[in-house]
Amino acid sequence: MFEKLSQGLRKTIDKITRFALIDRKEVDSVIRDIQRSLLAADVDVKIVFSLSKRIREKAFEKLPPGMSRREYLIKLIYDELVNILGKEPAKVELKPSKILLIGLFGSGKTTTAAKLARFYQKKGLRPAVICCDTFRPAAYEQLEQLSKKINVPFFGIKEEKDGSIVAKKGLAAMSKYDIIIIDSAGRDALDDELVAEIKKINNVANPDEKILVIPADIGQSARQQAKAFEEILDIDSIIVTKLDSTARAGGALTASYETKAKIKFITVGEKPDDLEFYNPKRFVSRMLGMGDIKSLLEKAEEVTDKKSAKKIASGKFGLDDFISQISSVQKMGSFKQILDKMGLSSVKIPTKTLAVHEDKMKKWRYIRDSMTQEERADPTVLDYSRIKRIAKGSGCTESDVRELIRSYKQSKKMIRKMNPKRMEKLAKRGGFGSLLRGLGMG
Ligand SMILES: Nc1nc2c(ncn2[C@@H]2O[C@H](COP(=O)(O)OP(=O)(O)OP(=O)(O)O)[C@@H](O)[C@H]2O)c(=O)[nH]1
Ligand SMILES: [Mg+2]
Repeated sequence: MFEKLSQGLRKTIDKITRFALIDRKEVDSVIRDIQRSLLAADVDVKIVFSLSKRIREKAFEKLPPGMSRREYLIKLIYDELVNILGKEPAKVELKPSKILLIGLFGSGKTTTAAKLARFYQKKGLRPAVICCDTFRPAAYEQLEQLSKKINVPFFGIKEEKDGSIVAKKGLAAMSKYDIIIIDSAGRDALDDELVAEIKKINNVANPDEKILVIPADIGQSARQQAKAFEEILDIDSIIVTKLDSTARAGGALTASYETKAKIKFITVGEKPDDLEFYNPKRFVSRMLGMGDIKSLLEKAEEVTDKKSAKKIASGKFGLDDFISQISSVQKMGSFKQILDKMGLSSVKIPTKTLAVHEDKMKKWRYIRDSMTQEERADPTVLDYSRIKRIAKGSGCTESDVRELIRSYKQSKKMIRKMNPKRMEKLAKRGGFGSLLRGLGMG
């Protein structure tokens, strides 16, 4: 249902994990990708541009400790998506309350009344529904049937023309139930007649919550609608329906971008159980294909910087850690941490010195990918025939493979020998450069 948007965004995240280094050019290309995905999902161009601007501004901010530029960028995209898709989730309180559903014609109010009743029923509360739609013929029968299906009490007065009278009598009749859900009539537009009618029902029913129901298939105009309903009828929250039947989900899900009212539920089908609590963070994680941001970051990095930095500092590290630590200049953050730990915070290393040529890094990654788990953890097991196999598998030469192994071994040897005091001396004497050259970084 959000497949297209999801696929587009996942591709972008994938791309970030594959960049050899992350600079302005890469960030711009990532922003262009995201813009394309969001616009295709019918997100308002203004929202898309403000998101782009924020990503561009923040992309090169100082890195939080233990985070690489790559992780930071993914986290930034995640945060900004959450930001436009609703920030914090709405609160669902499981206590007795009266809920009034309002919205335009065919937005999904009546079916949502039944779905909501089902939701609270599953939570162990006793819901009941009242049909205050005295405008559309057969509104009564529709809700009556739906409520029968889920075994929830129904109240309506067939010949009554005033919805507020139905509300009053219905509330009295249903007073022993925990959650009273009131369905109301729609109109083609938020006109004076609809406003007057809702206000009248509202005055009589005095609901705890007024929920606007908007169908996702109206795309970005959902936002104007939400704003208008909030201004005129002071809605408390929003339910977006029909998310299963549109590729323009982004438009409706950004409906609460500038409203106080938050999207509380979404509906994803016609059956009573097709209603879900809406949590922007979980939604974005799901869309990006990750359980949560933590696993997202782990996937992006394979080995988290912190872990590999620690391993490196202790001299016990495999090839993965080695490549992860020097894979880009952006990784300076974590390399710096090692230095800090050694009391060498004052040492300034020219950024250029740490940059391994991009092409070489690419080769090294191909080589690593052609190795087995065992070989990566301990490259000393690599003998002639294994080197030959890896060279063939990675499309590199045997001497490329040997060079990587050599750099790895040298770095390991040197880091093992590192002694904070000695390192400081070395650095002062300008020996740091030679150390780095030894690591294949010079
Ligand atoms: N596929 C799909 N269809 C839905 C969803 N929600 C509602 N519908 C359908 O949308 C149509 C309109 O839904 P209703 O609940 O009758 O809408 P309403 O707002 O009560 O309409 P009026 O009473 O005429 O104003 C029905 O055919 C529903 O089955 C959904 O999440 N997915
Ligand atoms: Mg209806």
